[in-house]
This record gives sequence, structure tokens and C-alpha cells, in this order.
Amino acid sequence: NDGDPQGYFDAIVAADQKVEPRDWMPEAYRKTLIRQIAQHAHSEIIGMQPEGNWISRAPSLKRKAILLAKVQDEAGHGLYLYAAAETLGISRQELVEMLIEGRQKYSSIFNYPTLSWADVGAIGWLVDGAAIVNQVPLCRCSYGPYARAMIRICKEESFHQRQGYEILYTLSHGTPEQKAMAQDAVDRWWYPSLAMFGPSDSDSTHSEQSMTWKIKRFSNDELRQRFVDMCVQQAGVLDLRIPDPDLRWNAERGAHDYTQPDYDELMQVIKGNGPCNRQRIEHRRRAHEEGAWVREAAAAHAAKKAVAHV
Ligand code: FAQ
Repeated sequence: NDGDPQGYFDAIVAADQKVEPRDWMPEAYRKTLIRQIAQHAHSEIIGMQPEGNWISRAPSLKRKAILLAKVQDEAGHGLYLYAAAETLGISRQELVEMLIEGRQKYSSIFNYPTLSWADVGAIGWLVDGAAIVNQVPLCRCSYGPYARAMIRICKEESFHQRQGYEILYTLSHGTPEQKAMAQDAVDRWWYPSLAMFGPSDSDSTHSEQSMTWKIKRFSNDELRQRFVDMCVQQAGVLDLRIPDPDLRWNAERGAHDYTQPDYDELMQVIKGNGPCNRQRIEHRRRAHEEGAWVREAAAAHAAKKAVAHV
């Protein structure tokens, strides 16, 4: 392959094999992967905040332990993903700085507030549900380290989705007040969850190239449709209403027709103007600064050990 690295890369992708860190790859492929994996890692880390908000107020010890475990899982996902991005030649420090300085994005969904305990259920059911639909195909992504990280992450996301579903099920089969709280949460999280899949295909700048490279396997709209179809049946079991009066089965298409999310709102949130953007970044910046002594201590310890081994 020495004479024709591009040809070798194209052949690996065409054969559905994996591109590995030491393989030659087009610079734009590397850049796109760093962008997507970093955005994904940042989302996991920022995504700890909305749910973390309810750890101290969970309604029972058991629910608190489950939520704690879930939020810790998100931290683990962020760390795997930062490690996967590092295989592309960028350091975790650079990535964290880009997040804090607003030079890299994270998912729009985590800029919405968690107003009630039912929001923890709605995040599990809808946000983790959307994450799974988006991420299962990423297990077949052409870049090996990202694809492999996704396998474990998806297994854990399945547990997260179930715990959210179970919270909503319990609430919707509880008192009328509890049921109303569950419905209110679903009403607020439905459209932002649909927006997680990104702009519509006609406005998606990266989809075509990412699909050619087999980073993405399906378009934003294909995955959004899959998510809607999945939720309709589950909402029936939950006995909760999806807040879309135009949602109905279309026998011809073999899929549900539904109302698109507000893409102008998505763009506003992506630009930093969502309800909680400032608060989320400020919190992350403070946590990063307050953790400086831990990083320094770990580096000093590693340096000492290295000397001891000489
Ligand atoms: N939010 O051309 P496209 C989780 C940006 S799950 C913010 O379509 P692409 C689990 C996009 O970056 C959430 N930005 O882009 C969890 C691009 O901007 P750029 C994280 C968005 O990459 C659950 C521009 O718009 N999951 O964390 C969004 O081909 C519960 C044009 O868009 C992932 O990141 C958005 N919603 O497709 C944790 C999955 N949508 O860079 C805690 C991996 C689009 O040109 C609690 N990522 N943008 O300036 C992906 O699959 C893709 O990157 C998409 C976007 C599908 C998100």
C-alpha cells in the first residue's frame, strides 16, 4: 500500500474493514472524526449535569443509587471517547479547552433544564433512546477505536433507557399528579429529542461525505424516523401521549408521519442561545479549574514513579 495510500484506504472502507490509528487516512477524514468524537465525548460529560441536578433529590435510596450509577456511566463514556479521539493525534487537554472556550460543540439536548423528577425518566426514555438509535450504527463505523468504544457504550445506554422508561411507567401508573408530571416531562422533551439527530438531510453539511466514508451509516432523517416509529409503541405501553397532533401511521410509507422539530430553535441552541448553555459551560469550567490540583498531583506521582524505575 506504500505507493497508493489513498487506494488502500478506499479499499479498506469499501470492504467494511476498520481503519486503525496507524493507518494512513485522508486529513479531512481525521478532522471529521475528531470533530464528531469530541462532540460526542463533550455531550457525555456535559450530559451529566441535567441529571446530576436530581441525584440529591431522588425519591428513594434505590432510585438515587441507580441515578448515581447512570451519571457515572456517562463520565466513563466521555473518557472512552476522549481516548478514542486521542488516537487521532489530539490531546485530551486540547479537547477540553476547546469545549470550555466554545470552539467545539456538544449536543443541543443538554441545554434544556430538568424541572421535575419525571424529567429524569424522560431523559432516560427519550434522550437515551435517541442516543441508542443514533449510536448502534456507529458500532459499524469505519474507524476502529470509535466503533469498538460504541459497543460497550450502547450496552450501557440500553440500561439507561430502561431505567428512564421504568421511572415514567411508575409515574404514569401512580396518582393523577404523578401521571401529569410524567406527561409534562414528555411534552417538554419530545421535540428537543427529535432535534438531537441534527438538521434535516437537505441542510446537513457533513452527512454525504461521512456516509461515503462509512462514519455515518444512515442519514439524520432516516434515524429520526426510526426513533419516532420506536417511540409510538412504547408511549402506548407507558400510557403517555406524544405531543404531536399530526402523528399518524402512513401505510404507504410503512412509517409514521410526524411534525418536524423546530430547526431554527436547534440552530439557536447550537449557537449558544439555549436555556442553559451559559450555565452548563460555566459549571464545566469551574469543575475543570477546581480539578487542577488532582491533575498536577497525578502528574507529579507519575514523574516520581518514572524516576524510581530508572
Ligand atoms: N447538537 O452536518 P450535520 C449522549 C451540528 S447522546 C449540537 O448533520 P453530523 C448520551 C454538527 O456538529 C448525544 N450540534 O453534522 C447521553 C455540525 O456542526 P459543525 C451525543 C449539532 O456530524 C444521554 C452541524 O450541526 N451523541 O450524549 C447537533 O454529520 C443522556 C451540521 O450538522 C453524539 O454526538 C445537535 N443535536 O451529524 C449522555 C453522536 N446536530 O461541526 C447523558 C455522534 C448537528 O459543522 C445523558 N454524533 N449539530 O460546526 C453524530 O452522530 C453526528 O455528529 C450528528 C450530527 C448526528 C449529531
